Amino acid sequence: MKRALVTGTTGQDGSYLVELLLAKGYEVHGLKRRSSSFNTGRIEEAVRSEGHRPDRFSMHYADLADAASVTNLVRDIEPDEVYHLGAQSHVAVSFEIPEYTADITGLGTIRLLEAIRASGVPSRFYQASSSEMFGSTPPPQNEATPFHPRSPYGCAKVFGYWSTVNYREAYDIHASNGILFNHESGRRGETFVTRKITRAVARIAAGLQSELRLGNLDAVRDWGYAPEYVEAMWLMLQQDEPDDYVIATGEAHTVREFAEVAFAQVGLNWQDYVVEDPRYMRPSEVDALIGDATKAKEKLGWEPKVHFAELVKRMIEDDTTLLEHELAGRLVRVEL
Ligand code: NAP
Ligand code: F7E
Repeated sequence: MKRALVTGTTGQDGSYLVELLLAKGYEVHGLKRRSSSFNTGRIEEAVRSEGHRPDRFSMHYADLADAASVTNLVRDIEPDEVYHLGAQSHVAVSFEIPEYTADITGLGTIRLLEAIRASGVPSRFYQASSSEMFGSTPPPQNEATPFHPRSPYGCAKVFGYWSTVNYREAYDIHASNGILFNHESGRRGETFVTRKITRAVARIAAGLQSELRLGNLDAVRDWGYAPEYVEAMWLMLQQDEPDDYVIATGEAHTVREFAEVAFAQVGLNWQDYVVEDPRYMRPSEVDALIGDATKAKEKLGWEPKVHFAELVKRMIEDDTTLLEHELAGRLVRVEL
């Protein structure tokens, strides 16, 4: 039985990846950090999909700021595969807490790579790199496109990307970068723009909210479906040789279009509810990200199946169902 360690387990991607690895028969170890309230809601949904928590799944307290905690995990678990998804992942927030973002999102990667090196465990390593690294370099972006990050988050991810390449070259670690473009789902954090929109649409349709305040409506993004993107992470670690891959749909849409399609789904006109608010504008913006995932298609056999209209539809359906459960008081949080 293969053993995997996943950081960022409680996040969107971590929860889907745990689900995937458990379905493939892995023993899975996740990391959670101390929080004053439950932060394991998504992972509950993932591991209880069969009605119980499998024996092959464990959660451990650790923090990416605490090198000893991650080193101990790697040493004790001796994972075959390490998926490093933990990060301060919010671009706008990274302008408010740049040093913390550099520490967790940038140095956190080195802490984990050092843990693998120091333990001597031959773990394969996946780094959650990001299209944000391309920043202002014009689309389409692929593995050969130069980086020009436009946020503290983007800068930290560039550090993580090159650290991964360096540990591969210096220490012969099977370390790969997945350069993932935006990917979304009903488990997306509520303050990222897609989820902010779909959640608001569900609430407005139910008469619980009257307006939606957004920032830059002209930004262009390449939005895919998160469960398909974690499949690509797994595929990268099954290759004989480590490498770097862009994962994207190649389709471009503006934030305005996302809002338009989302409101139309419930029979509403977005212009009646969306208010432009300078509070959500960023000091420097990434105007357009559109990925070219040809290499992933050719080498990994990976291709996206869920496209824009279907993605928006699924997210609206998920937020509508979630709201119904919340209103009926059917959501109960338990510790994992
Ligand atoms: P997410 O939902 O924001 O999840 C981030 C995870 O990191 C959470 O589990 C969070 O824990 C954990 N974390 C944050 N600070 C930590 C710390 N100090 N110590 C330990 N864990 C910590 O992110 P996501 O959307 O799943 O993305 C997964 C990874 O891919 C991230 O590295 C992100 O930067 C990267 N990425 C995402 C996208 C995308 O479109 N989603 C695209 C490219 C790259 P809590 O639950 O306790 O907050
Ligand atoms: O913004 C604009 C905003 O926060 C998308 C992270 O997963 O993907 C994500 O980063 C666009 C930006 O995602 C609002 O200015 C307008 O142009 O949903 P977002 P992001 O910044 O692209 C990359 C690939 C990652 O790696 C990151 O971890 O939408 N926008 N109005 C808004 N954005 C937000 N959050 N809120 C608004 O009100």
